[in-house]
Amino acid sequence: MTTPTARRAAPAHQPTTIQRLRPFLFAGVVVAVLGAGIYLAFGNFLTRPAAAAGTISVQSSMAGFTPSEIRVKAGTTVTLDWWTEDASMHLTGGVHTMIAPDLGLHEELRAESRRAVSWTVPNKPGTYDVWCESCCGGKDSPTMHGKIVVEPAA
Ligand SMILES: [Cu+2]
Repeated sequence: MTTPTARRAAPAHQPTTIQRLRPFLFAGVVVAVLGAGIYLAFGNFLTRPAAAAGTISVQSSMAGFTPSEIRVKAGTTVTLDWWTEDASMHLTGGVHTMIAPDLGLHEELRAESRRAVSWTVPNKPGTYDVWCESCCGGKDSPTMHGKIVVEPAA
C-alpha cells in the first residue's frame, strides 16, 4: 500500500537522472570504442618516427633493414632512430638485433618499440655487412642483412 506522498516523490512519467544521462553515456562509449579502433588501425602511422636532423631512421622488419644501406662518415657519432612494428611472437627472444662486429655494433630492439642508438663510427672506411640474428633464419638468411658504408672523414 502506497501513500499519496510516496507517489508524488517518484512520478512514473518523470525520467530519472540515469535515464536522462543514458544517451550521453552511450555516446561516450561509442566515441571511446571508435577512438580505440582508429588508434589501433592508424596509430602506427601517427607515431611513425620522423627522424630528427642528424639521425638516421632504420626500420627492422621481416623484410630486413629499411633502408638496406646506411651511409655514415668515419669517426663521427651518429644516432640511429631504430624502430620496428613486429610483434614479439615473431622474434626469437622478442627482439630484432643489429650486428656488425667490425663496427662495434651489437644492439637489441624489443618488439614493437623504438630506440635511439648513439654510435661512434670507427675510423675504418669501407662497406660492411650488418645483420639480424634473431629472426627469419638470422645471419644465414639473405633477407636479414644490410650494408653500412663508412665514408672517409671529410
Ligand atoms: Cu630481426
